[in-house]
Amino acid sequence: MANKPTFPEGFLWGGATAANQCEGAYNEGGRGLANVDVVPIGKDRFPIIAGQMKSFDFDNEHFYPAKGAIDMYHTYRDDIALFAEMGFKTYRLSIAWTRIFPKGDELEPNEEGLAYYEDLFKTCQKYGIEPLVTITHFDCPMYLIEEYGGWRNRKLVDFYERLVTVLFTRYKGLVKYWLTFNEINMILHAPFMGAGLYFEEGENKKQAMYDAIHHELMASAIATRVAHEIDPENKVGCMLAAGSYYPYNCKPEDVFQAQTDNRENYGFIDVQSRGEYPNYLLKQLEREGVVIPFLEGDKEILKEHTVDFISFSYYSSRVSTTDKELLDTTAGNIFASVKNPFLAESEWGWQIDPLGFRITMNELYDRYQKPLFVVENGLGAVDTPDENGYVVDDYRIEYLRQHIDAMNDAINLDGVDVMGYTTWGCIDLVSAGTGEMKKRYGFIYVDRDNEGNGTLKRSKKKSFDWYKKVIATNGADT
Ligand code: P53
Repeated sequence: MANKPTFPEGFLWGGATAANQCEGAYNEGGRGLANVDVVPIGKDRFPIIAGQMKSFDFDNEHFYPAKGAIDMYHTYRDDIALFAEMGFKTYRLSIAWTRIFPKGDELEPNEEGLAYYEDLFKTCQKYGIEPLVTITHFDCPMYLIEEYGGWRNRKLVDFYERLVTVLFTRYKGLVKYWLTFNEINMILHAPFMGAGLYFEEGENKKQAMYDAIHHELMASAIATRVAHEIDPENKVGCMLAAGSYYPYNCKPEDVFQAQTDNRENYGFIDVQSRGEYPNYLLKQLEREGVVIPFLEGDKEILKEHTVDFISFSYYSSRVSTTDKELLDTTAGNIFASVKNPFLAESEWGWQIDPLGFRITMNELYDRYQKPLFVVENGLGAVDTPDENGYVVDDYRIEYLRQHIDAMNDAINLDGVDVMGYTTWGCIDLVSAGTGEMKKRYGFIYVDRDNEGNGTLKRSKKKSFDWYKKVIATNGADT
């Protein structure tokens, strides 16, 4: 195939992970317990939590994959060396809040946690890899959940400000790119993961969710202010679980439903990027009797401290219709949607739509006119290694090739401004949705299974050399 045009000079190619899905070492280095530690693999992953929240204890009936994960807490130097070998320009990772503030409300940070990430960033620096740091990737200290009720409590905004002030101060000169909350819209779909939220019997869930949402949005704006104050070089982004909704058919009801569903996601970014709650959301909440817990000065803070760029994950497009009961829904995805009959799907039922990636990028850029950063994309699949740990993952290469080519079109044909691209789970890690190891995204295979067996040995898959070539040709040769 003829080469495509190259990506812009300085395009940030790389890969992405999240602390709780790769680090393990959940009780080392003074680390406290977080919501992400207590969710087991399997059918009880999310429901079990509701009743146990107040006095959580690990039990013997369940396997908790985040406790050990892929042990990257101990292997990061070797793993980052492999990323460097692929030519990564950036590495997206997240900070575990509980390594820095084990309970969350302490006045002084835990030096061991700070030193850990400092060495990690210096390792990146050694290879010329720019870290892209997610401040919270679904994690919230359990203590803040038990004592304060998670993000529904305004005090979390202050604790978060304390956290980010420590991070921006300590890592000044080492980290320039920051994301405040991973997939901030996840809170509507998985509130425990998104905001450490659980609900009391009879509680108005929607009100609790919007309390938490407003507090996260305030925390995000305050973090943006502090980041810019401490170092004007800092660039702060929001992060959306993206994927445009299509109308199932062209009847106006379906088109309107798609617009409504898209707005459910855009509502968050409208606040973070434009600096105010959009009218459609204000009207909706008014109708539903939900009150946004504004304090004096909040509106000004939101208006003044908007994000520098828009980051997002993209795995699939979605479909909207008013005839839901008539249609199949997609399986295994927190964002369950109506099945699109024109698309193939992954082994986990996630539909595959590279053109939808280009459509999504165009919609985001049209709406916000700020640089985009694709911080997650990839295929979760079952890999079968040979005796040397080598995996011929042509299916993954094919998925990524189609998506990178679609991004190339968005940039070079449509003029969308994109800063970089990090594939999800560049090294195999624990799945957020299911807790499985079997659902792999990496260029690097990790010998560990769903039950926690395996040597943890790393080996390169076929896609490792393929991605290396993509980066070396700046996206022209996929
Ligand atoms: P897993 C659902 C839908 C879209 C994005 O997901 C999602 C999820 C959560 O399952 O989350 C992001 O591991 C998230 C990552 C996660 C990745 O997608 O379920 O930011 O933490 O691992 C892939 O296959």
